[in-house]
Amino acid sequence: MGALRQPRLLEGEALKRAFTARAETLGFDVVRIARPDGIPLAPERLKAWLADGHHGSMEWMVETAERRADPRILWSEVKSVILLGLNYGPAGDPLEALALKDRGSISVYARNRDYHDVIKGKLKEAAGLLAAKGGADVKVFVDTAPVMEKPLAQAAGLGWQGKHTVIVSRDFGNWLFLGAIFTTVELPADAPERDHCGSCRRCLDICPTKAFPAPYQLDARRCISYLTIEHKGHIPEDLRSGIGNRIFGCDDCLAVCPWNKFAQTARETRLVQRDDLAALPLAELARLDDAGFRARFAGTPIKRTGRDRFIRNVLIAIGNSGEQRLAEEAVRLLDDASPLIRAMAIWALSRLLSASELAQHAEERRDRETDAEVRCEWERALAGQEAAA
Ligand code: B12
Ligand code: SF4
Ligand code: SF4
Repeated sequence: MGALRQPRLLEGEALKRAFTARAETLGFDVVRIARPDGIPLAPERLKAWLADGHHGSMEWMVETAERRADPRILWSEVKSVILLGLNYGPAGDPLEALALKDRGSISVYARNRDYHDVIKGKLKEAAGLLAAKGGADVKVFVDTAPVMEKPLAQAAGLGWQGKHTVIVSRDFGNWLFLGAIFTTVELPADAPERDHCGSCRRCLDICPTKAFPAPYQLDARRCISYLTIEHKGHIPEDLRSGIGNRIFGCDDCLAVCPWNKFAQTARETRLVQRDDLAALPLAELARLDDAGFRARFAGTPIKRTGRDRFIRNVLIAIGNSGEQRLAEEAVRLLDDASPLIRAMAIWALSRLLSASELAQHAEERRDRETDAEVRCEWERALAGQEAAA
C-alpha cells in the first residue's frame, strides 16, 4: 500500500496571508501578529499596578499575574500571538444618554450582544485555518483568560495604549474589542504601534471619578466601569455622585478621544448598538425582579451583574437624578431582600426627600434592620441631613 499523501502545509507569509483573509471574511476588522516576547515591560508594570491595589477586589488578577504578564508562561509552546480587533463603533454620540436624568445610561459595549459570545465563535473558526493549513496547535482567548490583550495589541501594531490605558486605533478610534489566538506556528510579526497621544489629556480630565492617578495608569477602584460591573459590595459614598446616571459601565474617557474622528460604525450586526438599550427609564428598571431582569437583558453583558448589583446602580442614578417622582421607587426598595439594595435606597432618598420625610422612613425601619452596613447607611443619611439643615 502506498504512503498516504499529506496535504502540503502553508508557512510564513503564505500562512499569514491565508489566515488574515479568513479572519477578515469572518468579520474581524484588524488582524496583527506579535511575538510572544513582545511585551517585556508588562510584568513589572502589572506587578506595580497590583502592589498599589489598583485592581480592587478583582483578586483573580493577582492569582494569575505571572502567566498573565508573559504569554510564554501561560503556554510554553507558543510561537506567535495573533491579536484581532472587532469594531463596535456607535452611530451617534455615545454620551447623549448622560443628559437624560430620569434614564440610566448603558455603556456602548453593552448595548447589544455580549461580545465574548460574538468573538469567541469567530476566533475558533479563524483558528481552525491555522490547524488545517499550518498544522499548528492553537488556543483562543477573549478576555476570559489571563492574557494582557492591550499591551500585546500595541506590540502587534493594532493600536497604542492611550493615556486612558485602552487601545486606540488610527482606523477605528477607541471602539475595538480585542481577541487573541496563541499558536505554535511561527508567523511573521508586525511592527509595534507607537504612542500618538502627544500633549492631549482629554480622557484624563473628563473622568467623573478621577480614576487616573497618572497618565497611562488606571485605579480601577475609582472607575465607574469597575464600580458598576465588577464590584460586588457597596459603592463607596464619595464616588456615588460622580457616577451620575451611568448604570452599567462608562464611556467618557473613550468618547472624548480626538482619534474617534476616524471611527466607523460597527459592521457586525450583533454589535450595532440597540437604541432600546442606550438609555432606560429608571422607574421601569427599579421594578425588575430576578426573572424580569434576566428576561430583559438575556444575551447582553448586562446579565452578568445579576439583578441586585444592577438595581444598586439604578438607585444611585435615582439619587443623582434630582427627580422627586422617582422617590417612590426607592421607598419601595427600602424593604428589598438585598442589603445592597436597601442601603442604596436609603442613600437615594437622602438626596430626594426632606429631613422629616427621611426620618419617618427611618423610624419605621431602622430598629428592625438586621444588616450592620444598612444600619450605618441610615445613620449616615440622617446625620447628613441634620448637618445640611
Ligand atoms: C481588568 C479589566 C478591566 C478593569 C481594569 C481596566 C484597566 N485599565 O486595566 C475595569 C473593570 C476598570 C475595566 C474597564 C473597562 N474595560 Co476592561 N478589561 C479588563 C481586562 C480583563 C484586563 C486588563 C488588564 O490586564 N489590566 C491590568 C493593567 C495593569 O493593564 P494595562 O491597563 O494594560 O496597564 C498598562 C498601563 O498601565 C501601562 N503603564 C503603566 N505605567 C506606564 C507608564 C508609561 C509611561 C506608559 C507608556 C504605560 C504605562 O502598562 C501596563 C501594562 O501594559 C481586559 C481584557 C484582557 N484580558 O486584557 C479588558 C479590556 C481591557 N476592557 C475593555 C473595555 C472595552 C473596557 C471598558 C471600555 C468598558 C466600559 N465601557 O465600561 C472600560 C474602560 C476603562 C478604562 N479606561 O480602562 C477592552 C478594551 C479594548 C481596547 N480597545 O483596548 C478589553 C481589552 C476587553 C476586550 N477583550 O476587548 N476593564
Ligand atoms: S471609564 Fe469612566 S470612570 Fe472609568 S476611567 Fe474612563 S472616564 Fe473614568
Ligand atoms: S483622549 Fe488624548 S490622551 Fe486620551 S487616549 Fe485619546 S489622544 Fe490619548
